Amino acid sequence: MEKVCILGLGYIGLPTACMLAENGYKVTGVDIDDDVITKLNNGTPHIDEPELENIFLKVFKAGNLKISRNVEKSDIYIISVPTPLNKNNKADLTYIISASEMIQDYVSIGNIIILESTSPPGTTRNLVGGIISKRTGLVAGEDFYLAYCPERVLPGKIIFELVNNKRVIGGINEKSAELAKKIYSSFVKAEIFTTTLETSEFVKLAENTYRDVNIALANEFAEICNEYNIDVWEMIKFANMHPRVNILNPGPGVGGHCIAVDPWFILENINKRDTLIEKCRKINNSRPFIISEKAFSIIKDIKNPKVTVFGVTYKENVGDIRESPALVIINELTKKGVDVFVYDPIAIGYKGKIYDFEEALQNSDLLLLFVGHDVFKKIDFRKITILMRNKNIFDTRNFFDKKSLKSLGFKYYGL
Ligand code: SAJ
Repeated sequence: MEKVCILGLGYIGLPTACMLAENGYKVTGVDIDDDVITKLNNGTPHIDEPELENIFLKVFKAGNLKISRNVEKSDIYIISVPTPLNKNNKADLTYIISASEMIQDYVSIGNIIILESTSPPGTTRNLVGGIISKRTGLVAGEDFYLAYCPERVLPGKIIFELVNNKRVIGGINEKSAELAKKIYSSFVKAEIFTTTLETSEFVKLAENTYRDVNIALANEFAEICNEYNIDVWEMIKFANMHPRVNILNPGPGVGGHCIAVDPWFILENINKRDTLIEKCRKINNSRPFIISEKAFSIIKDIKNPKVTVFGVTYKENVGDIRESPALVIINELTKKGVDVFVYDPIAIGYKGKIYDFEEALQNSDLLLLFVGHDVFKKIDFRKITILMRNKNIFDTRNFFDKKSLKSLGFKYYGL
């Protein structure tokens, strides 16, 4: 049985380790976070994803997935560590460097190294390949194989999409790409395409950039529609009836660790020029500030205003709060002296206080919805009419039924 060592047991590394272990590989999952190691070794995944816990427990108990702080000599090394953005909007590649250094003394002739981390084009060849070759004297593509295999999975549907999404794998040569394809074919049911390292690195960035640019356009439409007194949601709904138009949704901003980050990686090593990509990043980054101004203007004449926030996560139905626009907006409102009470039954790791439903709404002057979790669909607004001091609702996602809220006496504000 071939041995795999996966470095980084986050949102991608852990599910991938589980899938490989379930499909014929002997896997060692390595992480540098002792908390993660302890939790996993106690049988509890630190990531909440449908089906993940069941698969994890199955492969862990069967001994096909071992969790460790240390690298083990293997045939296949997969690097799946974070690539955050630094203050200068450049990729922070320190985790990829340290992961490459962790494996460099284990790699031998015939092994394959696969990078999964989202990275600027050239990273797999120059950084990972470079580190390994320098240390071992082995030649990438000849003595060991080198591939890039970006993930495409949507948080909340990770296991399903790992199995069912098409993949694009890049290799330093055809043999490397084919070997990586064979490994992923063990659990991927959809087609897998092969190409060069740099093309596959760019494809990953292009996908998320396409989405960022599309959302920026939607956000720009929202502001322009305001000036024309047009409902942007209705306008987009009708425009999208055209068979070749698919405008995404405007909102309070773009959060998470991918869409808000990856477009910068494309720009990292290019000649200086004005780009649409940077402009769109700036439009989306300005959204939380625009929304906080709008929210403040609703309550600015109220003495000691209280605002209730529904949803602090970066998007609906996930617990992840990383880069959530809600955090920026809450901070802006708090700086203006507003008392902000957060209600979010599914958020994980929020540093402030999360209140229960009644506490959050009692004497509130504004209900501010940032993400439309399914749990918010069951809300009884008649109860809210009694709790709130001023019945204002600012719905940044077009989530609630405007008409019925108005009939209950709420003042409804949209984008
Ligand atoms: N958002 C909008 N309007 C929209 C869609 C999203 O404002 O119409 C906001 C969301 O609220 C959220 C942010 O954008 O704050 C990002 O959410 P998302 O659902 O667009 O994307 P992620 O970050 O959860 O996952 C993306 C996915 N990429 C694409 O769809 C091209 C996923 O497939 C990738 O695997 C993931 O990035 C990643 O890891 O790169």
